Amino acid sequence: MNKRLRRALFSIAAVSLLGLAGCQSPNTDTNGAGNKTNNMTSSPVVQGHHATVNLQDSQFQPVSIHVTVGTTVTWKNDDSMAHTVTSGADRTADGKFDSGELDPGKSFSYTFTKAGTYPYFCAYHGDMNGTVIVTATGSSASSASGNSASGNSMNMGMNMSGSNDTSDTNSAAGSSETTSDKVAPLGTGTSGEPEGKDDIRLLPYKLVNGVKVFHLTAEPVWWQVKPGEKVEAWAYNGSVPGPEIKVDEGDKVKIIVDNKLPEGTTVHWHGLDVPFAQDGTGGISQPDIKPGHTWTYTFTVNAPAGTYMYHSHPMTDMLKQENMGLWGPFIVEPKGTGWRQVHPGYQDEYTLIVNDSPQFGYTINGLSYPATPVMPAKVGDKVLVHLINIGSMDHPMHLHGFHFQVINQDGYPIKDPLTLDTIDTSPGSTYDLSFVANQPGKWLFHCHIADHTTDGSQMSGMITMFDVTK
Ligand SMILES: [Cu+2]
Repeated sequence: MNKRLRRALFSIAAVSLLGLAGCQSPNTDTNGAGNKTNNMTSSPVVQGHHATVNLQDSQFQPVSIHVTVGTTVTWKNDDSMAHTVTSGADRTADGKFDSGELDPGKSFSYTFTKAGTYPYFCAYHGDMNGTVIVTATGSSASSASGNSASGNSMNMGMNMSGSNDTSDTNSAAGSSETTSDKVAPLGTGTSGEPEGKDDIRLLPYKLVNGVKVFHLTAEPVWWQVKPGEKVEAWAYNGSVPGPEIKVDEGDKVKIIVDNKLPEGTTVHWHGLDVPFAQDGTGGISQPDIKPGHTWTYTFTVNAPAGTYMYHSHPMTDMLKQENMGLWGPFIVEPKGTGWRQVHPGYQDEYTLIVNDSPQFGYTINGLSYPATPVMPAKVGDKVLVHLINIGSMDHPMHLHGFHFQVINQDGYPIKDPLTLDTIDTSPGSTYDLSFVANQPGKWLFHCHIADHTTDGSQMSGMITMFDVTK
């Protein structure tokens, strides 16, 4: 099968391109819902040798505790969001203990059998750090050394109005940058193999003082829409679409954009209702980011869980830049869900972006059938689809085998969801579709305009499928 060959090519590409796959890595890569507490101790709990640390307001309370050898410390997550309790200095895991994803209400315990100082941290929240100091002698009493981090979560040093640091970077890329003649395998630009079965890459972030910091680079790449169809693209982080920015409701984000294009650009946060200075409209809310320059966007995600997007919005050449591929998904998950988790209540979560630019033709996630993603599901799975139309035409997307509910439009919930098998998507609109994959089969999901799904004789273009197996 084509698909198999393509996956093989991806693997080869991934080896050579791994180093380019992202700017920053978060400290953990917790994946999948329902990660249970990983209690690493089998030692009996000695009466009187027990201490508790509460996780509240994104802090360990108390921040530092003194205990004696043999004490079992229990961390209880009383917060509204997931955290981790991960041992290690300087926010680098040392493997001594790690709770994994600790959901609200859950606890994690570890028994300290050796004297020493044990720093630990939450891998999700950069200002959540704590210490357990274990002494060999003394009574069983454990004492807290006070909560020095009180109020830290409010102290982000954030400037919500017009963060504008074009001058802070002068990498001389930009105009001298040209598209490499090397063509990456199908479906990969400069950023290697996509992680998702939907062929979407996830943009890593680094947590700095409670702010999720992302990096996007707008750059020219060669892109293959289908085997042998090499086109020049202008892409975020080397892929079309750009990588998925996935955050939780209420997150504070900082997105640093490097412009390595030969012309000015901006990034607009479509549907997120950010403050004016962060809106990314060239010539209106900011000047275009010059080639070789950087711009930083900072805002709080004040939008409900749902599907949004980002795309270039420069003063000049907007149409050209969108045609060239400068767009990507921005997905908001419910508060406390955690990075990379599948949306609560769902077994499968996919993002699909339809586009009709003259540069790529009719594509889903930058690819034309049969190169488009085949998305697996098990019979009985609840499937969530983030559907985005970043084209210039309506595309009535039709699902075989199931009816779906349109639970959100433009990110916001629909009170009485419609049950449909075809949704007429409009340019600039986003939708969240929910369905139960209740029968096995290879079920097409495609645009129902014949011109958009055939090259004249063969199936081509805006067609993808769900592969539902028992
Ligand atoms: Cu169409």
